[in-house]
Amino acid sequence: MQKREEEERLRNKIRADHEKALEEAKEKLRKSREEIRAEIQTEKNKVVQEMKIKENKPLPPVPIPNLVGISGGDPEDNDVREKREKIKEMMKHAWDNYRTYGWGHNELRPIARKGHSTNIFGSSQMGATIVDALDTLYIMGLHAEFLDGQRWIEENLDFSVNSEVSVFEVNIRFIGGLLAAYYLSGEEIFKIKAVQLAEKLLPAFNTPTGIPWAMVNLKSGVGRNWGWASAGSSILAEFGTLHMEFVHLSYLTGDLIYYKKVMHIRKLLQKMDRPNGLYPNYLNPRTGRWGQYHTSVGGLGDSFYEYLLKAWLMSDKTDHEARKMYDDAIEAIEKHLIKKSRGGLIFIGEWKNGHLEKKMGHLACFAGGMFALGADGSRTDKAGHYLELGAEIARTCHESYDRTALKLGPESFKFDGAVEAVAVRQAEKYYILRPEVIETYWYLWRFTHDPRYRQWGWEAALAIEKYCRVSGGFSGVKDVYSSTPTHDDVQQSFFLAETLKYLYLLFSGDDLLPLDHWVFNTEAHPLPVLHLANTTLSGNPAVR
Ligand code: DMJ
Repeated sequence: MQKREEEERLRNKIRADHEKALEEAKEKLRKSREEIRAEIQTEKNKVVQEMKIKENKPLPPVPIPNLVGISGGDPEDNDVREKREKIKEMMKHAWDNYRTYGWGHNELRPIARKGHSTNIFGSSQMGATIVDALDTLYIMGLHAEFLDGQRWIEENLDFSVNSEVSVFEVNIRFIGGLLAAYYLSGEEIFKIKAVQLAEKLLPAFNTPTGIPWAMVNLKSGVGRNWGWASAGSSILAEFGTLHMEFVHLSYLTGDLIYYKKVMHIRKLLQKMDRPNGLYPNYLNPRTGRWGQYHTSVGGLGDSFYEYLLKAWLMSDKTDHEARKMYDDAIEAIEKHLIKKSRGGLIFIGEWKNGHLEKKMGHLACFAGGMFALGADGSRTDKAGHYLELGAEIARTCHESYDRTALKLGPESFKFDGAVEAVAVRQAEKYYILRPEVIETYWYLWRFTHDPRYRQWGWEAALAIEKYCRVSGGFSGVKDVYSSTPTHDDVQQSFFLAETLKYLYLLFSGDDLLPLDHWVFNTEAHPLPVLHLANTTLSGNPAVR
């Protein structure tokens, strides 16, 4: 009896539900298409809003480090002030044209006047130039442009996309850029976006060794390595250039996961044998074994060494382990890779299977600045030696510019017999608006105040202005030895993030972003030194 009543009750409920659904359907049919569309849109907006609230969850408050010198640096000297103004005008030209022709795209084609992208950014329009340029706009006092970029990020920057990106590039340009913008401006949105992106990168670390894949799909989390890398390897300069940003992420979120990921990489590297004390550029993330024995301070290796030094600097010089790894690494590099040419130029070659290739890449020119930056605190008081070495690298790289028709440096140059600091192969004669030589001039300027560095920096700025500037922005050139340049029609995002920022700093006073308070990531995004004495990251998340 009771069962029959229950069945009857259920039947009535189903009937009532059906009737209600029917009524709702009839009601819908009475509505116009537009009304129905508007209703669907309202529902969608509600879901998006709810997701946003979830994603934009407030992060725990942390003591913000002492932010010294985020503006200023006004030169007293008229001539220097004019030069600085000129660099700012170049930034305006690069930005305004990107704003007009490439807005939201990753980069700009200044001649075709349209957006441009490469596979490092994946298939999605992530506004790489906006994110990379923000802090440069900020320190140059271009606040309306900064706000415009901020608005785009608030409204459009979305990492829930089916797109496979380079973990390294996205880390140094996006996470680094967002964190620097956050520290400079104090705007929470940048921190939130940086953390959202970092969460999307974490699946790249799901490998048998914990050495991350080079690429990860932001939606599926599936990772893989570059097809061209030796024996399916990950690249030293890629998995070794995460430390600064990841430590800041742990600091800002109170979540140790980021810190643990990069410390795991460090521990693994410490345990490995190093041929001749050198770190090979390739490491297989499945087997944990080195790939080809190729060591370079240029591409594939460069920023790994830079981040060892900068890990120490950003820890307020307390991360002694990182400093030791840096000292050991550069001692081996100096022994095996750094030589003097017949003409007396000091260069950094590349070590391939026990053989030294006497070739130096434009990318390796950053090392002049790195040696100078690491001089203070080096072993057995070798500070003078490393400052001198930095100055020699700056001189060599300046020669590589000076020996061209355009006074801009080639991608790679040789030291073979009669040929010194000159590119030989056609494919190595291009200049793509890279910053490394100017970066080195700036560090050397800060440490020595030798006027030659400002002079060399100005020569480079004039050459960029003369040969790379076009009406729609700035472009790389295909052959620096040809007096009639052919443009590659790409305005790289690092031109705004790095090249113009280092030039601007070169003609600013030292009180703008002083080096004892700020450490620049490898994409020139300044991050403050963390005074972690009371807030150790090494095991106690409760401290914040
Ligand atoms: C930048 O993206 C970074 O400096 C990176 O470390 C290597 N090179 C490019 C610019 O040349």
